[in-house]
Amino acid sequence: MNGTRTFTMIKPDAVEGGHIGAILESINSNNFRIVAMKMSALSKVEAETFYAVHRERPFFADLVEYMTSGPIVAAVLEKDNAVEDFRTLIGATNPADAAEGTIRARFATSIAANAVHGSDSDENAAIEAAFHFAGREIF
Ligand code: IDP
Ligand code: MG
Repeated sequence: MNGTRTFTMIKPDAVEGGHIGAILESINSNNFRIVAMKMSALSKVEAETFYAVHRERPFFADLVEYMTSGPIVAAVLEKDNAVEDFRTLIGATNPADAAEGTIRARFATSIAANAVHGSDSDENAAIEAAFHFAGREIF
């Protein structure tokens, strides 16, 4: 059975662009329940650790610079089939390929500054949630 929780970040471009409210509205109206949430800023080491799987990719340094360029909003979301359904709601990595109405189609400005993160597996959702939140911050 698929898990019921995923992890998301509203990325610096979307925070800077004033889209926190609209993105949370989309999350809520698509039947995800917010069970943890906070605004924070990633240090360089934290961003490198969070995205360690991409360490060898050519865009890694730019990704770390971008993700440390301003505050983010981190959240844990609950819904049946959360990981897959949230990836559907956010759309493709490149907003040019993201389906109409998806969060990335609406708010991303480029393949790098693509508005939101969504976990890619139940295992990574648990790891990513634990990276950002203490147990007592998740409800
Ligand atoms: P995802 O966020 O859709 O899961 P990943 O392949 O896991 O996409 O990449 C992580 C993040 O790295 C993306 O969300 C985006 O911010 C950035 N990224 C991915 N591919 C590129 C690229 O080709 N150029 C620049 N940045 C990229
Ligand atoms: Mg990914």
